[in-house]
Amino acid sequence: MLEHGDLDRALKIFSEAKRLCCVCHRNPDGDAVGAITAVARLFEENFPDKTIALFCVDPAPPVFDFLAGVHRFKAELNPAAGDVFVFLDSAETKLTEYEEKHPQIFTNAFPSVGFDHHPTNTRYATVNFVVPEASSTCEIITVFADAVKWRITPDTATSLLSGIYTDTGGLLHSNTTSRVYRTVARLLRAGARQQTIVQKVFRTAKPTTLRLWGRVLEKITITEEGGAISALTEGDFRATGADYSELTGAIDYVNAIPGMRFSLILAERAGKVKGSLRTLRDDVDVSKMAAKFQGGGHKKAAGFAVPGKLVPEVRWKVENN
Ligand SMILES: [Mn+2]
Repeated sequence: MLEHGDLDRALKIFSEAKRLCCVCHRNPDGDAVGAITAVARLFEENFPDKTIALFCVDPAPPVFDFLAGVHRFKAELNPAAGDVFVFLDSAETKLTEYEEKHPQIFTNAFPSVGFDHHPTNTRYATVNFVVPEASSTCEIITVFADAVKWRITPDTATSLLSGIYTDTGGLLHSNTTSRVYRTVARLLRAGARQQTIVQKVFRTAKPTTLRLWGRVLEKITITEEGGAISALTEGDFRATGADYSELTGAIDYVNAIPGMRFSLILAERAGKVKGSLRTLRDDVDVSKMAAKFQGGGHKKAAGFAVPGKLVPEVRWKVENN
């Protein structure tokens, strides 16, 4: 999966650094948080004489508080001579949000190494470990650590497994290959705290979130063209006390109804109606549906936002007995 020449070049870059600066993308997800905390710990154990810094413009989501090192994120970046940059899970330089303020960190002025699994990665680092067939950046880092014979401690393994679990939706998405299972087994052997991840990331929900999801499920309607549709007004958010971000994940339940062509959640937010589309079918392309509303996305998951509000439409029919 990783080329020998690249491994040697990366190790040389790391060993010549004065300070190793780990950088992940804005709004970090589980894979970004897992990758940056794992890499930082691997560096600390293998280069005890070097300074290690973690940079991200946003803090890690609170659900990842259990990962060691997660509170060491710094938003303010100050490049200095001798810095080496390690870019994690970031397909493009602009996703770090350091591009405008510090464009020099993406040039030859600072040697850098990239770890990423997005096929759209522009290979902007000096050495790029870009593996689109990998489930996650954390999977690539596990393979890297083993290839260069760095020890994986229980803390590192927990970070790496968090990234693999979140990017595969708990080993449920279609990117869960046999190599993912092998990597997971390897991390469990290293002492990864799998049950902590399951509890904290997958089995934790605030009361406001559950109430909001309750409304989503309650309001599902099935349309004649085979859509499972639910809609939330600003009143639903007010009544449940949930904010917009708590809607994340609810669509998977709407999308679970057998025989549907697509599922859709409409939600009012600040003068706009946002739509989230999913399908389980290979013959339906929801990105085309989203494009009709100037939105976009992938074939099986897409979204859009249009200015306006939701107006309920009730249909009644009288039947003779
Ligand atoms: Mn990822």
